[in-house]
Amino acid sequence: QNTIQTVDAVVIGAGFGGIYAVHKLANEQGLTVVGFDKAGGPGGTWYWNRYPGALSDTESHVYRFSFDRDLLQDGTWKHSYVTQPEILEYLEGVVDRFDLRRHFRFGTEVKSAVYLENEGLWEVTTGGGAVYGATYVINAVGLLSAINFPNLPGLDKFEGETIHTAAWPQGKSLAGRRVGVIGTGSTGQQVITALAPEVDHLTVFVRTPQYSVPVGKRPATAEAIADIKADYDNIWAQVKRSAVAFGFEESTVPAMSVSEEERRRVYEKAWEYGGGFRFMFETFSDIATDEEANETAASFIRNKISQIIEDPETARKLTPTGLFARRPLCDDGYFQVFNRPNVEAVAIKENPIREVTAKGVVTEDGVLHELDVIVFATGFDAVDGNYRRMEIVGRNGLNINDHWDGQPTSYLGISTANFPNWFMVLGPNGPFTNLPPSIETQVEWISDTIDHAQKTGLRAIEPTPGAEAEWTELCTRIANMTVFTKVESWIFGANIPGKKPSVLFYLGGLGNYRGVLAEVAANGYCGFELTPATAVAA
Ligand code: FAD
Ligand code: NA7
Repeated sequence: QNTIQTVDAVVIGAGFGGIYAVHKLANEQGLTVVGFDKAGGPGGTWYWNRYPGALSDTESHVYRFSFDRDLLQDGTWKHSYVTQPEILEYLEGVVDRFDLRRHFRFGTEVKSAVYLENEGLWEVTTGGGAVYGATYVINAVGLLSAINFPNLPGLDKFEGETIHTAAWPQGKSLAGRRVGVIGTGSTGQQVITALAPEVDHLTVFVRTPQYSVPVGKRPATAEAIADIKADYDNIWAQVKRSAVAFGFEESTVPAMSVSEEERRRVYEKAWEYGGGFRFMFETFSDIATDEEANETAASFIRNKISQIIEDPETARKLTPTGLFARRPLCDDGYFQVFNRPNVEAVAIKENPIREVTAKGVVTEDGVLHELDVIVFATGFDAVDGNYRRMEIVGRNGLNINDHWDGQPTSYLGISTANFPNWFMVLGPNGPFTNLPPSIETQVEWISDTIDHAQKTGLRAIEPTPGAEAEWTELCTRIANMTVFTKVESWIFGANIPGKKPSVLFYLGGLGNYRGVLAEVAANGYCGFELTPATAVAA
């Protein structure tokens, strides 16, 4: 093992969260900080997800940091949504602007973090065997980052290529190839739409068809960008007091309080404008909480799908049934691509994949779908996935996997009992929103807390088990008030075979969440146990 190097803080991850955490702690608070990412550079999600069509579904002007006015004024964008290369370039630019590269070790995976009670230090070990001692650990390891790669029978016999969308090789083109895509979530829809015109043949394996509305991607004029920049103070203030933080006011009008005609008008307008979160939250106030209201939105979308897809049998395979209750999706012409002669939909719930062979995918009906490439758009082991892939050991030898045996829990989505001075950005039961403003909220709260600990001479800060249990219960109670709990999706960990579905988000909205965080700090960090340095000396 290499010698121990001692620092104030270790930050794991170099996406939005890790970048901002390193900036706060090193540049603003003057702490010694080392950041790690197994990726070869900064960007996190936007470093890894280089698949064709990768696009934010948050509008460009609020899919960025808000903490620095000059950074905001210098920023720009080409369309109402930002593409993966643009976001990556933006994040690389932030890292350079704030001179953060010198703190990061890229291409370096953190394998373990073990709390040494006697020293009051975390021992952090990298894949290369380097060992660091750190007073604080900030995990910004991403909530949609640990890849879900299903092990299909016979996959090892496939003679073609397999690619997961979140590990897409830089610049890889599939033009002219026979491609199969497994997965029709947000990512699947984007990659399918982008690949359809360039590949020879596209076979889409659809397990659960999803509701989706147009994204509404349009060019951003210089005038519109200037107007936004002039109004940024108000825009961010609104984002941070809103629920979903997407930059629009959520509706306060229940769907059934208006006439059918009015509802249709509202949905039609939202469909024309575009945006998944707008469609679910800007139209009516109760689509996410009331089944009858939900059905009005769902049937509107189903009707649109039947109008777009020309072949009725294909339309049937692509039309969702039941509640509109997953993370709301939007697309840039996804349903339209199924009218192309080179695109075919295979419904694998009614006709499951039997096996993969050397030449392609065989379905239960005996058909061999011959393929050169299989693209896995199969998503992520969301939220706690990356934590469980490390060896994380807190007080009394407690492993995070044992602590989270029933379900992953936290206090405030930020910390967990028996893991002192150990913080999470977007940990379990954090806010479910447009994420950069929630990430900023958490990083600011964590760095303020570390500052408080430094100034008041705390050896350790960690939540009490009681506070953690109460937070978990609150998140469960709020989730149960919504329709989201009534369908299976990654929001509840239901997409991973063997993973116990549980509540993984605080669905109370960013405005309320910020209120809770402020109150906890103002009340002497209620729910936390604070151990003074003197306690040990005594
Ligand atoms: P990430 O960007 O995921 O970064 C985490 C980093 O930690 C990764 O680079 C990973 O390599 C690293 N890491 C993890 N474990 C280790 C380890 N043990 N050692 C070293 N490094 C490690 N959110 C929105 O709000 N709006 C959107 O439009 C949107 N679109 C998305 C589209 C896609 C395709 C995906 C996958 C996600 C999208 N998201 C979106 C969610 C997105 O993940 C967040 O917005 C945001 O980028 C998360 O930043 P982060 O820093 O928390 O994590
Ligand atoms: P998602 O939303 O989890 O979608 C994954 C898709 O892959 C979905 O259609 C799954 O079907 C399908 N899937 C997963 N495993 C399998 C197997 N074993 N066989 C067949 N099909 C499978 O991930 P995304 O990457 O699209 O999006 C995640 C978030 O990242 C998104 O909300 C954005 O915020 C970015 P299922 O629906 O489970 O039947």
